[in-house]
Amino acid sequence: KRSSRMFDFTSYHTIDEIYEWMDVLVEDHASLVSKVQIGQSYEQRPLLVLKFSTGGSNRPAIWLDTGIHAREWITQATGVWTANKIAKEYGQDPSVTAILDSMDIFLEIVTNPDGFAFTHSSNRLWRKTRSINAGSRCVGVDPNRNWDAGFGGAGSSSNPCSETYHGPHAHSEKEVRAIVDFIRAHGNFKSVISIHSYSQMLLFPYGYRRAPTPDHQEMNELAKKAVSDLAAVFGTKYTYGSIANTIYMAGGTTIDWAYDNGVKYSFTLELRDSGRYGFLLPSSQIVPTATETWPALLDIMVHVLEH
Ligand code: ING
Ligand code: ZN
Repeated sequence: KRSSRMFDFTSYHTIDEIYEWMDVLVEDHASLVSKVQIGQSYEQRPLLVLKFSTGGSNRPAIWLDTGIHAREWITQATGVWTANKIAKEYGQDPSVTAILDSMDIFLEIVTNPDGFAFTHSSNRLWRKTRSINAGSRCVGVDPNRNWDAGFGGAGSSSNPCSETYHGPHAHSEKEVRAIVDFIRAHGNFKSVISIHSYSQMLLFPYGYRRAPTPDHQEMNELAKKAVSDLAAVFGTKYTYGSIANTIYMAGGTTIDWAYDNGVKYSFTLELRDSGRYGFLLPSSQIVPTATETWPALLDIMVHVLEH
């Protein structure tokens, strides 16, 4: 029998390898981990989410996604490592145990499967989805500008050839729509953490407007603690703050939609590095990146549990 311990966490993997590994993880931790298909991509690939749950029904939940931008390979790799870590630490680490004794965690590792396959087959730096745009030779929509929150606003483009093309309408992308429908139908998500790279930041709403949210101070303090605990591991420095005031204005992003739809603890992490390698982060940095990110994720999840 294959074992999840045989998987090489120090290398980047294809979608087939990751999907096969997810089956192994579920097999090895059958009482904790299951697989949920929330839809199909534009090119008909399954949209798969790992569910970590110790029971109950419709427990308060935390959503994690990696790889919504195809070329941000460190994020899918960190998603794999993190899934393994959660499974391994339940019943060992008191925080993980407490979280999963009353909440569920959902993790979509390959959130943009068509784009990810394309980064392996044709263009390593592909960012968007792979949907065909009517009336244009350019392919794809930016799935982090496609959400119904400040859709079409500053920091997004109406040009299908742009890397930040917002799409023909909000939730036009099947990969986005599937998450929207899943989160709405579930109705009990307390946190959404959407993981990107690169630039070493911890961001929270808003991106579509400059004004702070009513929860700004609480989120700012939580972010400060999370980046401090991240830095304590290897000294990696993260900045933090609202999207609009820390990186740039951006309409139609995942976490603004989540926040405006009642998911208070909505964050984006921008993982390593700060530009030396950018999207082409050497695989030797996968385990260090995932390892230092873990305490930041735990800080957020524990805060959610306690609030
Ligand atoms: N950066 C993000 C982008 O979509 C971001 C930054 C994240 C903006 C979340 C708004 C919300 O532009 C990368 N590298 O994708
Ligand atoms: Zn991104």
